[in-house]
Amino acid sequence: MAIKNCGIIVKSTGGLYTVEKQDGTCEECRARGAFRHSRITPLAGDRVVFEKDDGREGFITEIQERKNSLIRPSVANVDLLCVVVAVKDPDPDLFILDKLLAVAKKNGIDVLIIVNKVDTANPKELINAYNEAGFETVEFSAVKKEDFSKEIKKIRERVGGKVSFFTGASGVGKSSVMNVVFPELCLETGEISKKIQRGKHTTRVTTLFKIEKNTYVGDTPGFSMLDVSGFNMLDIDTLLSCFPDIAKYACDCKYKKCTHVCEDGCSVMAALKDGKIVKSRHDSYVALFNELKDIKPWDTRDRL
Ligand SMILES: Nc1nc2c(ncn2[C@@H]2O[C@H](COP(=O)(O)OP(=O)(O)OP(=O)(O)O)[C@@H](O)[C@H]2O)c(=O)[nH]1
Ligand SMILES: [Mg+2]
Ligand SMILES: [Zn+2]
Repeated sequence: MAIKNCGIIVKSTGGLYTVEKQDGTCEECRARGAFRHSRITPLAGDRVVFEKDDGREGFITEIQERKNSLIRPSVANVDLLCVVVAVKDPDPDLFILDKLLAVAKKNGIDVLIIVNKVDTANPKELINAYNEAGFETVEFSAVKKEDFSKEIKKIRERVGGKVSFFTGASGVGKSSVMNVVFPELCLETGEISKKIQRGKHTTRVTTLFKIEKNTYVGDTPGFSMLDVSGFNMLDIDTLLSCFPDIAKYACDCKYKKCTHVCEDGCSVMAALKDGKIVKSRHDSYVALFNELKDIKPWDTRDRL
């Protein structure tokens, strides 16, 4: 007789899912059931019901309603997204960062920006820009952990009682930061390619780890520019609301159909000129606006 059980997907590889039960033990499951016909694929973070015969592989039969889900990283039910960015090696890609922040905002996901590798370059400009734009930031160095005990405590506190995923470009130090903040983990870390100053995609699989009761942290594979450009989960109608630091100046705009991209007399352009909006944030808004303006509503390709 198959026994019904429930749990959270902590890992997904090639159609095989590791489901952690409430007692902390894990079962390997495959997917089966009605949701397969609705094109929903189980994701790390999903709460699921599964059936299992003794000594056999289990089968996921039900995915509980999601609070949210993302395509990159491919995860569900995210309470907090810890976005890791390096000050150097690799250099920060602000467009990718802003796109991720916009996607998080659209999905109502809380964000913590971890600026890593501060041992290699001064992070002040980056930190100030994102603080000014209203984001919470933490400076960090995974190779100088003795100097960052306050930050370690802060990150641990911030993830407490939540499901958090660490995300960011390959090589920024996601796994290294997690190893320092959660010494109970022992994640594989990689090198940066000397030639192209990029990460080597060391983490290949998204995995959630239980830190304590109700606290899960997930390591995810780093992405490259290519991964992020092909997908769009944003749309032109809500783009502005995904940039609250820009949207707050748009309320005063005298033009009804203003795009706030370049119009003379636009209140956003005036705020930008006065230094009230961070220039790189507006640049990202404009680049995304241009990317999204040609996507038709009936275009059903995956959107990130
Ligand atoms: N100087 C310096 N190097 C760091 C720091 N954090 C990580 N590194 C190095 O950066 C390289 C990449 O680190 P990882 O932790 O593997 O990076 P990742 O973001 O997990 O990369 P992927 O798994 O490929 O997405 C390793 O050689 C680390 O030793 C830091 O704070 N300072
Ligand atoms: Mg990694
Ligand atoms: Zn305007």
